[in-house]
Amino acid sequence: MWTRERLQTLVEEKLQDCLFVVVSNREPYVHSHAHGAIQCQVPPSGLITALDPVMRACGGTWIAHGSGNADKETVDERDRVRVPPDDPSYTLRRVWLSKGEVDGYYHGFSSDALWPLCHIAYTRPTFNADEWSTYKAVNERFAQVVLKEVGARRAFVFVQDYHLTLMPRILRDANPNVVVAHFWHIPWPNREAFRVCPWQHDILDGLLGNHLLGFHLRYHCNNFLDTVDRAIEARVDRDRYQITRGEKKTAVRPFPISIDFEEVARRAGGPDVEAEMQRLKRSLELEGRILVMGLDRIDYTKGIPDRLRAIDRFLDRNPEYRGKVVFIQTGVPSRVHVPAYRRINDEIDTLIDEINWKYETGDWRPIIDMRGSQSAVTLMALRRLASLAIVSSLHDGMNLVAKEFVASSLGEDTVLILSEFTGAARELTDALLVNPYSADQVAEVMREALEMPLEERQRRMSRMRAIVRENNVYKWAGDIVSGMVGLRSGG
Ligand code: GDG
Repeated sequence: MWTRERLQTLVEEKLQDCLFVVVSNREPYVHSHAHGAIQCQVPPSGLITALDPVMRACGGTWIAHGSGNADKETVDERDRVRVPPDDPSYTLRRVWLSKGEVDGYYHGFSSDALWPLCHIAYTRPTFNADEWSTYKAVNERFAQVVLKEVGARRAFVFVQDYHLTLMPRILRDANPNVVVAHFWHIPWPNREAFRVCPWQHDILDGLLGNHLLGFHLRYHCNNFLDTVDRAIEARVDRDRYQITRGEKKTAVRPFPISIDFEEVARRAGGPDVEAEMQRLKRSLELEGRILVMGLDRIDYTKGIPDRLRAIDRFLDRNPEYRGKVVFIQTGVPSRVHVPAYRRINDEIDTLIDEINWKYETGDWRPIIDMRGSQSAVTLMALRRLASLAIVSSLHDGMNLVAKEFVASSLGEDTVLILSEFTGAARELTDALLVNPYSADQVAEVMREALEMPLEERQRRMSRMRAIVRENNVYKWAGDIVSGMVGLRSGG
């Protein structure tokens, strides 16, 4: 079993002569001014949920965009701050970007071109040449910061996600002492979908600067091999999952990401969570009612309107559940500068209003809208109170929310309805798997879930807990670190 200690030992034994650097767009701790003081917050992001425990175990340096309005006041003269604030165990090195750069590189090319391109959720990507230029310039800037950080030392650089596709090539060409690995947190689409990107060659060439490139699923690895095979000059070895371009090799491997199971389960059982559960039961009038939960970063890939339509269908078909079932949707809005994200928020508002208006009676409303920032304790209490959790993504690389529901189900009696289009569905086969595009099917499965005997609920949840406990985030990181070390010794 992988644990934080085992990962620490691996890092101490294998990386002791090396610097370990993580690079991502999003920073794990954001400092901002609030109520006359400086507050430190963890952004809602799957990448951070997974990597923060790993960095706590490994130490090293995390390089990321400093996005908080008090970030500059909290770093030293070399733009560094030790984090987490309550238990400093690694260094955060902030990179500063202008508003124009954030617009072009992040809201523009990353969020409005690459994100919809890789998720088949029927939102059209927007390709804009100015945004692409800014994206290239920002990748170059990040690369220069990394090269300076590394200097003449041997280093492992672990790059995250689709914001930094061009950087691996720059690093590998500039410094032969660096081993570069990259983890792609979202799906890699089939080659027909990817080829509409006008700059596909540059992106593929950038990614083939990596020594190791990881995806959640073998299916995404295969899509990547197909895309490279069709789009650029390279030798694709499908038996060894290896690509050679200009004599340089890239290993392509699946590494299904996960959570710190034991830590989530420990927090779920904390006395503060128990107290918050009692408070929420009273204030939300949940006593005697069945709670169904949805918790997502608000994003059009998460299938929130589809879930609401399924709830409408469920209440329409099963009037005996009216007054008994309460659905809570929570999660923070994200990327609100991108028009498609503003539209999804408006669509959710309208659907919640319509459904509540249609069914509400007396003191009962079917949907409680808790979108917006909630404390970690409140979110955990809601997970624990839920009889049923619905994850209905239209397409999702993995989906850590599903794994968090599993880890928080201490009574092993929660039922998970899970979209078959998430990476998590490959592991959590004891969830009730659904096609979120079919409101009829999801409504039918909701009824099945609510009527499932306790023994079956427990049997399914207990198996899922065993899987997430074993395939935890330390295994994910341990496999990647071992892969990087193997490449260094094996060439
Ligand atoms: C990407 C891929 C892949 C959500 N709302 C709030 C909040 N959260 C937390 C959840 C969870 C995380 O954010 C979301 O993780 P997901 O994995 O579900 O989704 P993405 O952010 O889209 O992550 C995904 C992941 O990368 C890792 O590789 O699994 O497929 O899309 O931890 O609990 N946290 C707080 N408030 C919220 O309102 N504090």
